[in-house]
Amino acid sequence: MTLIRVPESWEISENQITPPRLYYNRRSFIKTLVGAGIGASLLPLAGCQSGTSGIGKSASETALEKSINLPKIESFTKNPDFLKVDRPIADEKVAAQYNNFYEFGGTKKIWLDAQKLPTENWKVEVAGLVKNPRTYDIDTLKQKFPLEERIYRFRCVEAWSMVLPWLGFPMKALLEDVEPTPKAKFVRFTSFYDPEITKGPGFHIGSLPWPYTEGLRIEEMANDLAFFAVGIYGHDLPKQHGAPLRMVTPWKYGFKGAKSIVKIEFVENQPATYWNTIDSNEYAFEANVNPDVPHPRWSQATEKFISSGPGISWEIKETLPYNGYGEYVGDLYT
Ligand SMILES: Nc1nc2c(c(=O)[nH]1)N[C@H]1C(S)=C(S)[C@@H](COP(=O)(O)O)O[C@H]1N2
Ligand SMILES: [Mo]
Repeated sequence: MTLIRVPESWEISENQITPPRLYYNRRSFIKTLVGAGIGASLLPLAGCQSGTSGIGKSASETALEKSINLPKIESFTKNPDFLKVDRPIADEKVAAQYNNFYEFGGTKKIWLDAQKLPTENWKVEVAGLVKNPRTYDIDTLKQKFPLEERIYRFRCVEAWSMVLPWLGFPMKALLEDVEPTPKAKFVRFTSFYDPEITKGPGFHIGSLPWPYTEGLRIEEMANDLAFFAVGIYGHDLPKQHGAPLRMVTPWKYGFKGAKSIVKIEFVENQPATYWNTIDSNEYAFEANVNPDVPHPRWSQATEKFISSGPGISWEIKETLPYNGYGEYVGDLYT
């Protein structure tokens, strides 16, 4: 099993994402996977490989188009508070290949491997310290809560960023529906996990704390910004982005946004979460974007912003406290 992957010449140089020494940091397997941005690496993008050659589309280009060619979401509003971002929205095909979804492995084909995710008859169980525990099916969720579009910055802990147009509903709408009891102080989100389906190369080494879980304080979940996405770019959520329901918390590092959620549990104490269990020093539970607090292995002062595309280009930008959302969430942390 090769843990250190040598990038293909056509891939973006991984040292544009993280310092080169990370390739060789074998302190632990998982750090290599994360640090080298293996999940975040790329297939050749439009223009490098596809129809421009004149001999038709490659198989991967066709598969990529298929993965994002999904039913349009017909009825939603545009939330004017969250439509203006001073940076361009990422090209859809770039966003649809630039993913992390470790259940499906650690290769550059995560977007393709994630097509194995079975999304039929999806149910989301809400349990724990709530007055109205219930299991929603995904269509009920989409009908019950008015959908809106929000354009949010997205900032990965690995210091890359982009801007994405999510479709979904605020988490606080769900809170109002299930009514947590006064004892509930935290919420835990659990991602789909079936080792027979999700297994990918590299994920059977050692014991990792599957399923992927994440958590928030109740007050964070009740904040205006906290969002459940059921779509992106005007249509249903592609599997690689965490279909059919994923968390979006744009003031926190991207790993907080659990994908393909099957369970939401209200609890009294801070729950164990996936990355925090692996290394609490590198992946704090709170994980608010903060340029002044370096990751133990790299600075968070700047980020590689993925500009609009087509194809990948990068700009170095200064990272903002709370990823630019201090006016919404600053009060939560005083
Ligand atoms: N279930 C699950 N959720 C996950 C991850 C994952 O590996 N599994 N990766 C996280 C990380 S590190 C990031 S940066 C974002 C990436 O979201 P995107 O691929 O839609 O851009 O998903 C987050 N949610
Ligand atoms: Mo990430």
